Amino acid sequence: MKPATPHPDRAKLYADMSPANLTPLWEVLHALVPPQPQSPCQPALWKYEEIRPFLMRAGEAITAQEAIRRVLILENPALRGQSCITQSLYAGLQLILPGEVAPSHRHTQSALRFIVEGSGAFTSVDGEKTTMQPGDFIITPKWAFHDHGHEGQGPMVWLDGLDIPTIRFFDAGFAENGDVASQAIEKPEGASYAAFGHNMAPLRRSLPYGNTSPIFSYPYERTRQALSDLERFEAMDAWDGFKLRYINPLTGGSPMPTMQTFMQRLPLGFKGLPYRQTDGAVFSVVEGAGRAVIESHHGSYAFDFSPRDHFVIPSWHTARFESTDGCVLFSYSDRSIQQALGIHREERLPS
Ligand code: GTQ
Repeated sequence: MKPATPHPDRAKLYADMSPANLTPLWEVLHALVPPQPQSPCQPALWKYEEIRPFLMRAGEAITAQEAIRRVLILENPALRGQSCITQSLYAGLQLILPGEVAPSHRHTQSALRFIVEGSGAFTSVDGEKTTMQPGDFIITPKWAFHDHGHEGQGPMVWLDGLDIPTIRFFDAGFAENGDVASQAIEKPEGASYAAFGHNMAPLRRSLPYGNTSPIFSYPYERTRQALSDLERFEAMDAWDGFKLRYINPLTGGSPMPTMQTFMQRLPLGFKGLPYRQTDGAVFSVVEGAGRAVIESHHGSYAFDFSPRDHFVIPSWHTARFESTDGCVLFSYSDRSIQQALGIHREERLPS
């Protein structure tokens, strides 16, 4: 809200105290403590067919080795220059080409990879390799060394979701490069999943990654099966369709402390009811097509999406989904932080 022109005596007070780095609360109180969230973020859609050519051009412009991470950042149109898709979350599309290496490093930011296109690339976390397939959700825990490589054919693209703006907000970011570009592989692929991925856990193993899930990869095959089973056995939710959250199997909580991830199935002919949530969410379309209708103080948006498209629904924007032929949507948000702070709110509207 724009403050009214101050009273002359007050204006003099403000001017006189400004050099002492003082400013009156009463001029900004409304904006500081708003009656409800007024996110500066805007709903936005990135159609894959429109942005893929830029990714491929990036592949010609720079190598993965030179770029360290060859990524095109999905910037919220209302927050250009801030490298973020919501105030707390970062999103980017990373390209790796056959034979390339994105060299080993680690940072206090947590990362998720959601695989969009291609096969044969892998990410290594702490000496364990994970091959990536479209639809897989893969975790890079905070402060774990990771590098990416590609031994297959054709370009490989995935969505990077990181808590970069959150860590920046806390001024708590650290990073360092590994000694070698590609880590030595010390564990067989699938070792983490074998130990922790079957609703069981080894008896005397300490938690390898603290409050981050010990499973690096949540393969799409299993996620899709879970959604299919849900669709057969459970009643549909009128707002979400069939929606599951990914869990850290050791806690039942979020796979990462700063980001919660979800996968949802909207069945054939779905016409969802509207809802709003305080966690702005980033979506990656896996299968099928549909429409997201979003309304807020920014206006009305109707996003027609198909596979590999990405879109963002900011905090406290009313959204609903439709799908004629059915679809599957991956999403992530900062809900885990908001729940830890006890501030998460959701409103499910009747129509
Ligand atoms: O793969 O480690 O999109 O450090 C941004 C920062 C990816 C990564 C990003 C990163 C990475």
